[in-house]
Amino acid sequence: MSAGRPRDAGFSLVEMLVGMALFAVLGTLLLGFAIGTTGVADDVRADSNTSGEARLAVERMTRELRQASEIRSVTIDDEGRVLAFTLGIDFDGQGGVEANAADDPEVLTYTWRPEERSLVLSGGGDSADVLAGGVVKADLRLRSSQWIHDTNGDGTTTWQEIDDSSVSTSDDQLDAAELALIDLVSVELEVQDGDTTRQFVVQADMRNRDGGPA
Ligand SMILES: [Ca+2]
Ligand SMILES: [Ca+2]
Ligand SMILES: [Ca+2]
Repeated sequence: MSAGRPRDAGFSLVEMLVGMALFAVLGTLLLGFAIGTTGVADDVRADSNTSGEARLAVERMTRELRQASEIRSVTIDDEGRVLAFTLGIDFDGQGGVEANAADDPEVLTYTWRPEERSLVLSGGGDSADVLAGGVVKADLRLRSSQWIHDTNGDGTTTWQEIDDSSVSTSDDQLDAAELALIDLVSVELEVQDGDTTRQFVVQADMRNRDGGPA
């Protein structure tokens, strides 16, 4: 029995050394993690209000564009700028798009108001600023995957090319038949946050939407 003691002591020394080594490794890892987290926290703080809001808006828009089963309408001004688009999204998954569903309107419109520098979301009779002020530029681009209408052969079929095609009337506006061919939507937001201008890009491929062109 007495011979067992030194061995026990030896074991505990080894254990202690192993423990210390493990502790050192873990400590280093945890410290690294903590420093990394602090960095992220600082980024988020520096990213105050407008940029944070823009990030949320962009995430939401991306999600909704991907879920959308249709682009119902768009608003294009005299200069050919796309100022608004209206999406139909079957949120409750029951197959139809209800404009006035009680809790979750399924027809949503995003409108950029250049004068107010704001981005407004409306649906179900309500509207709210997604981004109040600070939107220096919102470049809403509508494109199509129908390469056959890429008249100038630059690899991109723009809404203007769809409008100029024989699909429907060439009137610098998009009607339902033309909108049915629009399946690539991108939004480039330029947001002023204090002294800095930041860019946010939303890109959504709607090619896999239900009921779209097969
Ligand atoms: Ca529905
Ligand atoms: Ca083209
Ligand atoms: Ca047209």
